[in-house]
Amino acid sequence: MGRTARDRAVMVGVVAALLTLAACGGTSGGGGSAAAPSTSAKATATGQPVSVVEKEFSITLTPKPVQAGTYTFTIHNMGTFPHNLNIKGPGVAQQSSATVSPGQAGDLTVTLQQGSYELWCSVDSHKDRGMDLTLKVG
Ligand SMILES: [Cu+2]
Repeated sequence: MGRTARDRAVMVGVVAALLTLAACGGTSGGGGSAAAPSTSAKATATGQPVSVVEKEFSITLTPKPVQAGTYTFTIHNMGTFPHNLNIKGPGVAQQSSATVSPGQAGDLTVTLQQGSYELWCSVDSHKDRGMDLTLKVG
């Protein structure tokens, strides 16, 4: 009986020591990972959806982005020629979608800041023929 009690006391002591070690390890490990910035995860996420209808020869955005933020433009080619979408402006040197075949769709995710952006189709002379618009954000 005395032996059992003593064994139990030893066990409790060992468990307490392990818990103390685990607690210390957890605290120092948590401090290291907390340094990761939460903004970097946002950049890769998909943005607010914008439907882009492209045809000969116009580009129509629904809804038109009016606030700074990340947007995912989904290009719907409703025309009979291939079309694409290019965006250039503050913080965006130039981003281009793949060229989308008639009846197909493609995505382009861009982070917009306050300012003026140009959106156009770079296939042949489509830009000169009307597939060119200015978007004011902010
Ligand atoms: Cu085009």
